[in-house]
Amino acid sequence: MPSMTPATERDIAAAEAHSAHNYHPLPVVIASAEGAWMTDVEGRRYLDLLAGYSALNFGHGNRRLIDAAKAQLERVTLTSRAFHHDRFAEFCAELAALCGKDMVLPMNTGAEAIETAVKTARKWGYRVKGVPDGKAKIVVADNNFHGRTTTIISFSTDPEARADYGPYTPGFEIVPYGDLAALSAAVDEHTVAVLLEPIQGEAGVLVPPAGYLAGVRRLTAERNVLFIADEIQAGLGRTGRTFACEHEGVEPDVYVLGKALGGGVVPVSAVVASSEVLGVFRPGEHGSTFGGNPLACAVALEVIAILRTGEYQERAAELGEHLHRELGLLVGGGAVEAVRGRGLWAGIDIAPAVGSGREVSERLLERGVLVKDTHGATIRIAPPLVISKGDLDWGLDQLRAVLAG
Ligand code: IF1
Repeated sequence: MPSMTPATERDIAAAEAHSAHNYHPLPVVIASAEGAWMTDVEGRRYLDLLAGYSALNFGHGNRRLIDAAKAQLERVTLTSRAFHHDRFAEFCAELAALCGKDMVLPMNTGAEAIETAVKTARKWGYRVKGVPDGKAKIVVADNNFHGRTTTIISFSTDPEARADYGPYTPGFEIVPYGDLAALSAAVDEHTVAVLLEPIQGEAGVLVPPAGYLAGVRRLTAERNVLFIADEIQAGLGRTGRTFACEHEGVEPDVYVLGKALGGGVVPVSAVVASSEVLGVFRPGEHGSTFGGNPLACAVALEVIAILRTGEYQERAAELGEHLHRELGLLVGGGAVEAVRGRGLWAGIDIAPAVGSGREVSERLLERGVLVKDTHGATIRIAPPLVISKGDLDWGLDQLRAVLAG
């Protein structure tokens, strides 16, 4: 266990006493952050190699995003959708254009946007495709992570995420990720959608076999089934492109976006599709108190403007190539069993002899680097895309030192 000062220990004990134990955070208490760096309550600095699970793609305290938020805070923050507000139309138009679509349905969290996509696909299935009432089926992949609502965990294969929360929502079929033949066999006349992460995050940054996403696109188009891409974590610059689907030249029918869309400032999520698909909703049939609020729209508009420059996608591609070259050198040396990923996003499987993913994370914490483990033996690296090459190299030095024991 990393050494802690009494102040840090007190903070952590207080949090443990009064918050549900649904997380096991690393023993560090953050007080401030800037760019790719965070500072704890003792004044110690840490390189952030998690970036709030990719919500902070544009860095902590990004000047453009903070200024956009501050300006909007002084004007109007919430109207509800009972009234129009003057940032809404622009946000929807700009986001639709970024996706090459023409309609947006804004929500707040990723899970809400996935729920919205599920409802969209079912309604589209009944109203447009002509599936008999109550029969709609959505095909998903094993080891998926799409959020934590009761419906979403109903189609999870992770016992930790799913156990004890039944009865479960029916209407989903699970197939192995990356297996086109299995997907093809699962799609039938009642299938309304295939829902996939273009790269699976929680599963350990799993990149599907080459040609898989393009195959899914072909198959869903042929069978009149919606292809829903969960780009909540993979999208908005992380992999070196605006969308991870772009690596295979694929345009899904439905984009689900979240995390970085709010720039790590406010929760902003959305479903983006054509008006043939999202046009199925009529007033009163779906909604959210906070979805599409003025503050969210103002921040997201700035995020979209930042993405429009292409600067961060380019950084993620260039630095990502460097990151994967360096990590590739670690494989086969005894300490690292495999490395996966794309752009500034990597999953590293640690050899059992070195220690668990949690132990490696704790040793990195002692050296001033913050990462998060997953599934026991894997650590994830996903720095803010603003990270400098020098800082990234320093982080890699710390990783090499930890792996060397
Ligand atoms: C937790 C993981 C990351 C997501 C994708 C939807 C959502 C997520 C592809 C839901 C959320 C999170 C949530 C966080 C841990 C985290 C995570 F390890 F579980 F997979 F990022 F790596 N689709 N991912 O990754 O979005 O409702 O949370 O806004 O739940 O502990 P949300």
